[in-house]
Amino acid sequence: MEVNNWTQLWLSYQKVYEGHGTWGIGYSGFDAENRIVESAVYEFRTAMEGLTGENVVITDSEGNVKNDRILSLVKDESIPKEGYRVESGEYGATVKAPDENGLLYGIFALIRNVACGKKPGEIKEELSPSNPLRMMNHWDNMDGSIERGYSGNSFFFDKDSIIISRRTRDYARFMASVGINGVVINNVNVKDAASYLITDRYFDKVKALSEIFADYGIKLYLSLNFASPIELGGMSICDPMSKEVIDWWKGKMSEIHLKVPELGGFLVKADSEGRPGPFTYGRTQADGANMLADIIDQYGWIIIWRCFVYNCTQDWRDKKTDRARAGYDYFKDQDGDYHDNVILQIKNGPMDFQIREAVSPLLGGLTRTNQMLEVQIAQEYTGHQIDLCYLIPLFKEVLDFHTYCREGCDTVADVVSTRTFGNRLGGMAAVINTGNDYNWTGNDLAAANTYGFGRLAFDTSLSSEQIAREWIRMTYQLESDKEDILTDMLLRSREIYEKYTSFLGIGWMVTPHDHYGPSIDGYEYSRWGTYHRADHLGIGVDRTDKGTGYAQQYYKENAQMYNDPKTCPEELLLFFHHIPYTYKLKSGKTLIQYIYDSHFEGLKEAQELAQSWERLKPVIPAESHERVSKRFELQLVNAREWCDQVNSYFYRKSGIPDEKGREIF
Ligand code: GCW
Repeated sequence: MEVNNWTQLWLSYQKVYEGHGTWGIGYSGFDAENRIVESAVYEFRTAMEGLTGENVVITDSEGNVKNDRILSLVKDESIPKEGYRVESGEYGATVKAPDENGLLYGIFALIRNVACGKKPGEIKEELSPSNPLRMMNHWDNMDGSIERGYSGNSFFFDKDSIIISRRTRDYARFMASVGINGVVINNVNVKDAASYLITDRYFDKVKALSEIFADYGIKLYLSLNFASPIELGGMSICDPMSKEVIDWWKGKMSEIHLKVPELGGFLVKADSEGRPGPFTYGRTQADGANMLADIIDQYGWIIIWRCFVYNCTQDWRDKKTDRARAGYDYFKDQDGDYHDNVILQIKNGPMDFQIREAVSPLLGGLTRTNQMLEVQIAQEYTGHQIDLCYLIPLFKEVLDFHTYCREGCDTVADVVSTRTFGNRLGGMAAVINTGNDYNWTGNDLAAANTYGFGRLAFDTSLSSEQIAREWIRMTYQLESDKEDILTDMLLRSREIYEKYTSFLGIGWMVTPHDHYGPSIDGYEYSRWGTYHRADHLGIGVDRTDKGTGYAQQYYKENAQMYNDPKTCPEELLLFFHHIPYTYKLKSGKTLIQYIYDSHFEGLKEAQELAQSWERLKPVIPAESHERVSKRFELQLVNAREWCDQVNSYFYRKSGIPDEKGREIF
C-alpha cells in the first residue's frame, strides 16, 4: 500500500467544532453520477467528517434514509458560468450553480467557511469567477527535475515516465479547492522526452492524468515543441507557412484528439531563450500561433502563446537595445491578427518576475487580442522558497494597475478578465511552486502563495490580508492573536525581501543562473539584457524618451508619469531613470543613504520575522515549525549577505559614507 508521504495543506480538515447527526444529499438538476458531482460530494463528506465529526449519508432515490440535515445541490442556470450561491442554516445547506464546476467550487466555499470557523446559519456566499481561465503552469521536466523548482522533484514525471498516484488526485483536489480550471503539466522549454508527450509513447498516461483532472473540473494542457515536425516528423523545417508542415500538424492534432479528447489545448514558448519558433522562417508570432490554432479549433482547444520573447544575446555595451521593450515591440504590431482561440500569455513585468518591476505595457496595450496575465509563485527571484515572500500583494498591485486603455474599465484585472474588451478568452496563470516534497512547497509558508494565487484568480477583489487569514485558518487554526502575528509576517514579507535585496525597481544583481543570493555585477556584463548601469556617480536604466524609449510604450498618462523622475513612482525610480547617488528622494534622504538604510532595515526586519516565528512555536505543529525555522536560519544568512554586499558595493562605487556610520565593508 502506498504511504501518504505528503501533507494535506489547507485541506487537512482538523476538527473545528463537534457537530452531531447526519447529512443527506439531495440532487436537483445535477446528475449524482457525474464525475465532478461525485468529487464534490466525496469532498463534502470527507470535510464534514473531519471538521465536525458529522456523518454524510447518501439518501436513496426514495429518500429512505432519514437524515438530520440535507445538502441540496441545485442547478440554477441564472448564475454566471462556474459561479455558485451557497447558503446554510439549521435545515442544512444549499449549493446552487449553473454547471458542475460551479457546484464543486460552491462545495469548497462551504467547506472553507466551516473550516474558517463559521457555524451553519452564518454561511451565505455568492460568487462567480473574475477570470475565465485560472491556470497553473508547471515547469516540470520528464526526468523528474523542475526548472526553477524549490520543493523537490516533479510528482508528474520521473525517469522519463509519467507518475500517477494518490498524490495526483490530492493535487487535483487542492487546485479545484481554489478554483483552478487548467493545468499545464510540462515545462515550456520542451525538450528530450517531453517532445514525445504527443506520441503513442505517452498517450495512455496523459489520458489517465487528464481523466483525474477532469474529475475536478480541470483541463490538462501540454507545452508544445514548435519544432515537432522536425523532431518527431523527421522533416527539415517547421515553417508555419509550409503546406507540408501544416499537414503534419493536422495529422498530429487529429491523432492527439483521438487519444486524449479531454485536453484543453497547448502552451507555446517560441523564439525565446533558444527555443525554436516562426522567426527562423521570417514569420511573425501571429503566423505561428494562428497556424496551430486553426487546426485545433475544431476540437474546441486553444493555443496559449507566450510573449516572453527577447534577444538573449545582447551586447552589454549597447545602451539602446532594451530587453524591457521586447515584448511590446514583437507583439503589438499584430494586435488584431491573432485568431480567437489564441490567447497571449504576458508576464506581469517586461523583464522577468523581479521583486518589483513596472507592469508590462502589453497588458491593455493590446486591445484586439485575447490576453492573460502570467505571474510566478515559484520563488525564482524572490527567495527560492527559503526566504519568506508572500507574493499576493505584488499580484494585487499588478491587477489594480491603471493602464488607461479604456476609461472606467482599464485595470489589468479588468483587461485580463475580458471585462474591458469583451474578448473570448482571458485569465491568469502562475508558474507553480510545488514539488514532491513532503509539504509540497519546500517552505510550509510558501503554500500561502499556492492557495493565494488560486483564490485571487477566482476573485480578484479579495485583499491580500483576507487571503492570508483564510490560508492560516485552514492550515493552522490559530487563536486570533497568533493569527494576527502570522498574518502580519506574511503581509510584510515581500517588502522586507525587497529591502534587503533590490531597490527602487532596479532588479537583478542576483547570482547568475541560480538566482539566489547577491552578485551585484553578476549580470552586468552578460548577454541577458539585465543591467543596473551603476558607476561612481549614479545608478539606474534610462528608459525615458531620451533613453531607450520604453516609457513611451504606455498610454499617454503613464508614459508621462514614468518619463519624469519627479512624477515617477519612487519605488520604480531606477527602473526608468539613471539617478545620481546624491539625488534627494521625497523623504529628503539621498539615494545612497536610502540604499544603506533600506538594507540595514531589511536585515533587521528579516530578523524580526524569524523572532515572530519563534513566538509561534507553542501553537504550530512541531514538525512544521521546525521546517520553517530552518528556512529562517538560511534566510538570515542570505539577508546579511545581501545587505553587506550591496552596501559595500555602493559605498566603494560612490565613496559616500553612511551618515549613521554603521559597518560597511
Ligand atoms: O526567467 C526565465 C527563467 C527560465 C524560464 C524562463 C521562461 C522556463 O530563468 O528558467 O524558462 O524565464 O519564463 O520561459
